[in-house]
Amino acid sequence: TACGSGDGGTSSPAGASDGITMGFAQVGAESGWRTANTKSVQDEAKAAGVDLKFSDGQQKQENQIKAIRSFIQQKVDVIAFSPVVETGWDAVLEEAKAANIPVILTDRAIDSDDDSLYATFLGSDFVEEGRKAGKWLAENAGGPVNVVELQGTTGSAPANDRKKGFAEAIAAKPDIKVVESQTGDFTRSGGKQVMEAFLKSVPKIDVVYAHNDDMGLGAIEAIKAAGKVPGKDIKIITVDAVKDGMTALAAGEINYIVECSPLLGKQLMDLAKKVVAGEQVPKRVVTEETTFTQEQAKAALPTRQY
Ligand code: GYE
Repeated sequence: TACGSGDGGTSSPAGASDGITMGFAQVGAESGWRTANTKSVQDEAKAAGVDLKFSDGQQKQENQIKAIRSFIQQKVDVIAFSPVVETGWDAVLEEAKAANIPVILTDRAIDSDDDSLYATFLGSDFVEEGRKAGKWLAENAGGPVNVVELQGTTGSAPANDRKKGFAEAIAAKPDIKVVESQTGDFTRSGGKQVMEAFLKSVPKIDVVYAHNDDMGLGAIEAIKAAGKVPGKDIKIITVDAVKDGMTALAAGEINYIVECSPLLGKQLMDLAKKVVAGEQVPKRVVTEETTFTQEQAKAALPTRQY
């Protein structure tokens, strides 16, 4: 991305303001969702007069840890980050705590026994998103259904939770079976590759459940290349509802999308100012989201922001 140094280093826009300084350790630029999320954080930092030091972790935990350490050295007022995976953050967050720098988790959660390591967690309920996807399938499936699942980044909160919620929602329907489940790392090329392999190894695929739009879009390419019609021969359910996903949904190539909003920037800046001022904030702030059918996507597309 424009502002990332790509190696866990940091950069900051010219013209620092007299507001607060935030170090932000982003996951990477793996998907349309992530691009929209980065833009939201950068735009809203500017609007709020927050001096943003932005780092692109290129989907590597070690890069994010380096970036957080560098933010601590630079004595930023607050650190915000979206953890690429759930585990392995305690040591670096203890360093931030020792330096008295508050941490805000944004988008993704961590798995830690010590919830004093962060001030608040702003983001979606990924288990609920998985449930919504499974519920739609349970309500719309007739007869035996073979599902292949394209998982997000291994060990990430959205991959773990979207898998769990989906499994829960289809549990009462023994006719619906997840016959294959593999990671496509939340990328379009990953989704395409894994789907190509599934199309060769699985004799009957009725439904693709992709943990994000990009992997679903990659799967569409693989399905077309195999001479099948996406949305008809093989139904597709995804999560995110970014522009490209919504366009494919409106065109009939995806069948259902569960929304996950990347527009967290404004709420993040508001929370950051409060945390730095020592004000009380809720420990958990959940994003509000909806779902889209093909008809709803057609109606929503013209005014969609991302
Ligand atoms: O769904 C996916 C992205 O953490 C919610 O990360 C986010 C996920 C999003 O790569 O597209």
